Amino acid sequence: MKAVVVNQASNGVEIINHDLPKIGHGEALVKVEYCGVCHTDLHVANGDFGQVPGRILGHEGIGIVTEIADDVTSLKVGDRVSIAWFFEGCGHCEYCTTGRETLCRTVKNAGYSVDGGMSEYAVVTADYAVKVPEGLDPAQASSITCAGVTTYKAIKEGGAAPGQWIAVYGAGGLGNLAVQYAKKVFNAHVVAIDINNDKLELAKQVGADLVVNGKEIEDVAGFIQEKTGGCHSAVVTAVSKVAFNQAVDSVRAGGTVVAVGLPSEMMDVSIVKTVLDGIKIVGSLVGTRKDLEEAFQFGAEGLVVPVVEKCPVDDAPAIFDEMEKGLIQGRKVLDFSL
Ligand code: 8ID
Ligand code: ZN
Repeated sequence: MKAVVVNQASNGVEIINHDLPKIGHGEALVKVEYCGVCHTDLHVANGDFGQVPGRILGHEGIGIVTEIADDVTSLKVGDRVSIAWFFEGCGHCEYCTTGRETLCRTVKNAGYSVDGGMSEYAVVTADYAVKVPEGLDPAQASSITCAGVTTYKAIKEGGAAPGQWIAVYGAGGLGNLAVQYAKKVFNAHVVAIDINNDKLELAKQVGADLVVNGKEIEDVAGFIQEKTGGCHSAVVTAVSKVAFNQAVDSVRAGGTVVAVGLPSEMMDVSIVKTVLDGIKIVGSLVGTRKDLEEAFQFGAEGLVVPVVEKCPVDDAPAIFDEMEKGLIQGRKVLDFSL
């Protein structure tokens, strides 16, 4: 079968012919329909989290179950399911048993520690694959499987309430969905910040009340403070420390900065400001199975409409290059039927 893997030098991707995977206890085989290309796949391919040559990439996979192991009761053949970054937890540690399963210390992550969704067939742990609801387009569902659930969860972590201001730093694959969840699901006011005007145009189209180009305005945080009175929370999806620093300065006293993007850098945090203004800075990692179920449902109801472009699998290397250069609007999704 065709599969997109991390190349042997761990500095990019290649398309190979891979053996068909076999299922074991508790597993299901999925015929992949779509798999979105997330910036995290680029980090993995570049070795930013350690070298994983030969790993099948992808954690925005959607497909149809074609086979289940004898002991599987949670899925049946024909179900449409996700192949997500949160691939499997141990099920019994303090994180798994307290609604924080993505923090499980022995977690498996699709497309990183186990093979992911960028191949014609993929294996999932049946109890961890989330079903796609009726009425949700499968290509759009692929984008919700990581970008959607991650931003939906991050907004929750920021303590969003209706009428509040939320700053979304980075309006790429994650950011445009953050704008939509913030606006349409949480009923918040949204300011989107990016360094590319095409991304800001998209943010406006999907509901941002205010957009700011970080390259055109010198004091981004000051501008946001002036326009909004200070945001109640900020969700940072930008792959740059500059944005993280600006986010801390753009929230009001008592505000929360939710770190989502994964630049390999340190952020500068003023201890005095953090203490005197009671700023909270929290990390947020994808979402639980329940979060994904909820994030899918808002898509099925049409509140959130992922911006996706279907592409042939052979385009994968070119798509990774475009992502590195910041040229993608919304998400490019590998379409295994093309
Ligand atoms: O669970 C998580 N925490 C999680 C889940 C999924 C993805 C984290 N991520 C991480 C990815 O690994 C990546 O580091 O979130 C980051 C964003 O992923 P993405 O949205 O898939 O990437 P993208 O489509 O390339 O969008 C990035 C945007 O950031 C903007 C770019 O212009 C682009 O629109 N940006 C950059 I780069 N620097 C900026 C800056 N200084 C900026 N926007 C504002 N200010
Ligand atoms: Zn992702």
